[in-house]
Amino acid sequence: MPFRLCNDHLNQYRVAGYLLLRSHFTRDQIDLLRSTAKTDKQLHDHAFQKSDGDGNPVRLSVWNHPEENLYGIFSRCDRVVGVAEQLLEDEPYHYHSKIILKDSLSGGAWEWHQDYGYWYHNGLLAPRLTSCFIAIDAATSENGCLQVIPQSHKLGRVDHQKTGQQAAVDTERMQAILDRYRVEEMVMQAGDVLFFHPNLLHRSNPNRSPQPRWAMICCYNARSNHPFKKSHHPGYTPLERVPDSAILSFGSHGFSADASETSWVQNSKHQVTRTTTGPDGNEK
Ligand SMILES: O=C(O)CCC(=O)C(=O)O
Repeated sequence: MPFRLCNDHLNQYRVAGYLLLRSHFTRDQIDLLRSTAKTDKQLHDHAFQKSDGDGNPVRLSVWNHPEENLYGIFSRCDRVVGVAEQLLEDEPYHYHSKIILKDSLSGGAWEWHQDYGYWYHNGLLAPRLTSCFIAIDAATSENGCLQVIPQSHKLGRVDHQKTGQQAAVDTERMQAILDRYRVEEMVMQAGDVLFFHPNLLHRSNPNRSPQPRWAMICCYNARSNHPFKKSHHPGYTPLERVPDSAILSFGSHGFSADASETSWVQNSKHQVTRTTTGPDGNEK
């Protein structure tokens, strides 16, 4: 029987803006993803860096289309795509995936932001997307686990401003939100996953611990929310689902050495999405 959410799960996501699913991947599956990612030269070589508000670097690799590699299998597997389909109530397509390489003692912070704060600028009319955060390493307070503000997705899209090389919710509004809402830490074991709404406010602390905190985040858009204009992330592209059993049978195959086979998203393009522009056309 394929994995499907029950009504309680669906309600939880609608009310809180996120859903944490423990041990969504087995130990063997997540160990395979971890060992593949950590030894994948292409993944490292294509990682780019952006600094947080204090100048600490965060490193990430971003690509648009799932490929015939292990990451592609994870982002097309039934227990991820099936859940995305239930949450979106529509056919999901792969919008992009990324690996956050939050290394020990060096990984920088992520400022408070909503993903739709910048995806909005990519020609998407509605926040009909969902993201699946897959914990590759255990995520704790010490190594900078994700923090979320439950129910903040109901605030709608809020303005962002440039902070370091990231875009963050403007400070005055963010303070008002923090005065009225509580922050929740997403402490996760490797193999746990978090689905979250594109308007959910989230951030994370720098990693000052000796433990790395890597994660893969797969993002899906609803077919009916196909963008009205071109951007650096794709419009509707049918997604070929695979059974969950494909993960272990596929084995440890990372990115191809031929970079032209991967739809890498480079730093400058990614940065554009995270920068809001004022009426005068200047970056804010
Ligand atoms: O991995 C993290 O701590 C946050 C990543 C994130 O918020 C993002 O990629 O939009």
